[in-house]
Amino acid sequence: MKATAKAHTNIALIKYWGKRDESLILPMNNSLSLTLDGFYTTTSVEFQNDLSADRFYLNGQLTEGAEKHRVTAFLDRIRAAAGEPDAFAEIHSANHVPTAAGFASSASGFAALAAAAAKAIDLSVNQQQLSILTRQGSGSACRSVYGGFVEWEKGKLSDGSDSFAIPVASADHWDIRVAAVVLSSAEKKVLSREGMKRTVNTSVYYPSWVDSIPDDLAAIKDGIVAKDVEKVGEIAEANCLRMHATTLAANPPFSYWQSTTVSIIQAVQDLRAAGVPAFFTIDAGPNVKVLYTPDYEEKVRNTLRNIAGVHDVKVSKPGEGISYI
Ligand code: 2P0
Repeated sequence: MKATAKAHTNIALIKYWGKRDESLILPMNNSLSLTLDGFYTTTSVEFQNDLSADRFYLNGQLTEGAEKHRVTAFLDRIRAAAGEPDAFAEIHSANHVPTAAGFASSASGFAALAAAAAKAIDLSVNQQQLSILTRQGSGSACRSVYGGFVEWEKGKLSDGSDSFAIPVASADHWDIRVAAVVLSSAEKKVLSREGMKRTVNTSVYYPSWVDSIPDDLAAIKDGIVAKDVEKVGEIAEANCLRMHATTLAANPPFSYWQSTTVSIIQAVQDLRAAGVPAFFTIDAGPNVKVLYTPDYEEKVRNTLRNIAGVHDVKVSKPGEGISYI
């Protein structure tokens, strides 16, 4: 009745931005990500007969409040699927995802939790069913079930049974790098859940965002197959800028960027002007991730480290999907 799983976080190259169903976490658009080896969560789940409620320890600390509620609400879905409504668990989760690097730990966190909990409660699921379960914890987490490049199919059905991730190319397909640029200070942001909701409901650019996705997806998948960093990078950058443009056209308008965010964008553009194929992407926060090939490792790292306001640069390679420990 005890199981432990490990899952890596992922960076979206085609962003998930907006839900059509908030409860089941069904997205408005397909998205595509790269799973990263540098950032991960390990979680053990043990169902115990003498427990009358779940106990959730995060990095060794017993949690209460919203943090715990999100985990127990997710386990309620697992209990319901397993037909075990009164099975409660002790959960230990360790995050190796520095929040300062601007990665949400929810992607690796819910992927590891779903895998460990399903195994511990003896719920027989294939990877597609596991991705569907994981999605209901956090949308981006459903992509972390798989390694390498992964697409999340938005699906059409109202019950979410056709909204899951599918692998596009494995982690060993292409030796590419993602540098996470950590800023010295990151102000409190509009939470991604709130940000995407406000954008869907009020941004005059939102319909254009949704319309732009199919062409981006088709082209980036061709670029991934061909290992064409220019093509993949240019599409990822353009898609990222369009996502952030929707926030500027929301009501009230908002932006996740800080001045250092813009400095990093300009440094990446300068690198490209000097012949270095480096490309940026930015999630729902001020931090920047930079995509490049390993032959430019030193040049890219040194350039990013020397930008005023940059605290650290953490480099990842493509990572694997869920594993059991
Ligand atoms: C992504 N983001 O595709 C996009 C890009 C942020 C910007 O997925 O509400 O934590 O749990 O489904 O997955 C962040 O949102 O949101 C996110 P929920 P999640 O990675």
